[in-house]
Amino acid sequence: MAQVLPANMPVWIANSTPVRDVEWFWPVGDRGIKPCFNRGANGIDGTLSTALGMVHGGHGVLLTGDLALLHDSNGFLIRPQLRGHLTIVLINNQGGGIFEMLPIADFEPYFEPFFATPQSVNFETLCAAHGVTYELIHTWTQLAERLREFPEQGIRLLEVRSDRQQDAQQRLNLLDQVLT
Ligand SMILES: Cc1ncc(C[n+]2csc(CCOP(=O)(O)OP(=O)(O)O)c2C)c(N)n1
Repeated sequence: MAQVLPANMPVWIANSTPVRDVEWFWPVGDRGIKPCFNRGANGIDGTLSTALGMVHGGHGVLLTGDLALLHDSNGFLIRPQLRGHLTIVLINNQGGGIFEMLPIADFEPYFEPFFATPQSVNFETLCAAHGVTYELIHTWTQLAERLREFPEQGIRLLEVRSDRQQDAQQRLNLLDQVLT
């Protein structure tokens, strides 16, 4: 995203792992990308509606995990009144990836149902129900192409599927390289 988003693009970054990954890994740039987020209580509530408010009258991107998006999926109900465009980059790692970084992740059978809490929502169907354009992203090239051009109107969801455990391990490896 840092490499391909058009200049001056507003990006709403959801709480949980997205905001941390952006903070840790988003490179410094000179294209005036406008990162926006709500820290403090760090809630994952209201994420979609807030991003829609941000783009109303213009356009922008929401970077979010699956649970944060689902928490506020009724935010899609405003789509007919939206003037402008929102592209959602959904990192679907089937639950709360952030908790994979905690010691509790080693404690099954409790971790998956009580902490990771994977959901079974089909995002393509959810999008269809709300008149939201959906696309499953398979490659970085495909994602980059989509993030270079933006429609004028409506909501578009780009689903990027990932593996929670592998992500956590890769993040730890990267942080290890940066911090040592
Ligand atoms: C309103 C609210 N409920 C619960 C939490 C606790 N919580 C923090 S992160 C998180 C999981 C978020 O998962 P997801 O949005 O999929 O992001 P990931 O960490 O997988 O990237 C939860 C439930 C919270 N921060 N806010």
